[in-house]
Amino acid sequence: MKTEVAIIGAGPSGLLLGQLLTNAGIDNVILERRSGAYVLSRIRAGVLEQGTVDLLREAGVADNLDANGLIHDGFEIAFNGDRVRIDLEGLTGGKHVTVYGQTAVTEDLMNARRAAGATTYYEAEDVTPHDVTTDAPYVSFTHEGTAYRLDCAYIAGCDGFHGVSRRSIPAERLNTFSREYPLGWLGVMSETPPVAEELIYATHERGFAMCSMRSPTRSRYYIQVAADESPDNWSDEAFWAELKQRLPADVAGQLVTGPSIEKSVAPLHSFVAEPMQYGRMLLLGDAAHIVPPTGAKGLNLAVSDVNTAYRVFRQIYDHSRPEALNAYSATCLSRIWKTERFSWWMTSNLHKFSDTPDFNSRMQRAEISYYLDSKAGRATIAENYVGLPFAALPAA
Ligand code: RFL
Ligand code: PHB
Repeated sequence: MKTEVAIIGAGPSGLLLGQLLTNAGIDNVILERRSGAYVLSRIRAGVLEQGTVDLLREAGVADNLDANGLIHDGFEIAFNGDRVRIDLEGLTGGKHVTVYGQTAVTEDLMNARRAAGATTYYEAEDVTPHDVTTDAPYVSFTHEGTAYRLDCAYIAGCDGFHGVSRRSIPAERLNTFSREYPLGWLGVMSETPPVAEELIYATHERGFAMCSMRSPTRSRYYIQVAADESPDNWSDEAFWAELKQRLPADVAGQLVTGPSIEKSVAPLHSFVAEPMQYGRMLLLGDAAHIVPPTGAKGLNLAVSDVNTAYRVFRQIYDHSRPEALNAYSATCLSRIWKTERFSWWMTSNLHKFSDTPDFNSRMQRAEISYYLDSKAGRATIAENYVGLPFAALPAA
């Protein structure tokens, strides 16, 4: 079997890159370890930056998003009993975010790929990149008991944090930077109307909580828990009771509760691998970097890598510039580190790290009130939340 770009992983990174390449006439095959149904069962991100929405439109997969996405021109931070609104539109000259779930983005992309007739192998086993530092790389895998070899010109490693692509790079060729936080987010999805029109990030002495949504009838809530907490320790009643305690009283009074339709714990982790290229293999999205969810950046960062990789492939295929590949990593990383910074800042300052007041907790308080009390501070939060501009490739 032969293709131009072998894509490992059918999460949002792999599917979106595949769609853009297919539309541009650049042949690609996706190899995914799980079934399509399993990929769709993972409840993850909910907030899309404008650049993400624009790229989904460019890929021709935004009809449902445009019909059903919720435009949010502000969000709130609850701090010290006050609710402070970050006026995204007013502070950024008219920008906003769109609330539309990762599951829906993934489903739209899967449908578009099927309609385009592009090839995807779901439940592909033992996917392994080979000879990536030569001109003739290939990927081996097994599907329904048959072993295959996929020859290609390039490999896109879109296989998430636990994928094979990054692990196949020799350790001495990769620098990794990591921070584990001693916390996780316990998330609940429920068929209940959202407690407020906008998202709320709430600091509290019992720990952080946040209120999000997927639609006018579906809510997503999170509470800070220990990193190793099991969702099985939390009945729905216990979750709602704890959430109520952590929200400002007027918000808690509005909360409509109901049975959970999903409950899971996500550990908080910051991670970056440099460089994001090894020979003819690129790393995209969670395969190269992880952010804690507090800034709503993981999916958006993956999409900005896809934007850069797609422009690189257009340079290579439309303008015969194979050297464009060498600009990929540095172009992505400058934006990634700024986004890592914002996610780290939100995480470090909004969560509870100690049971007793200490220097760090006083600094958190000072840091948050300093930013929230000043228009410049709120503008800094707003411009990061709506998304920094996508980085352009250096001019040819
Ligand atoms: P994914 O989605 O992990 O997809 C990788 C795919 O690769 C497959 N795979 C393999 N395939 C073949 N062979 C192998 N050896 C393979 N190993 C793995 C996997 O099965 C999978 O299908 O990575 P991708 O595409 O880079 O997308 C990244 C995003 O999924 C992630 O960054 C976001 O979900 C993070 N995130 C959020 N991001 C936002 O932008 N806004 C948010 O509001 C937001 N909230 C969140 C989040 C992540 C969360 N969790 C659970 C980690 C909230 C949560 C709770
Ligand atoms: C979500 O809706 O799942 C969500 C929203 C904002 C975040 C993280 C997750 O910062």
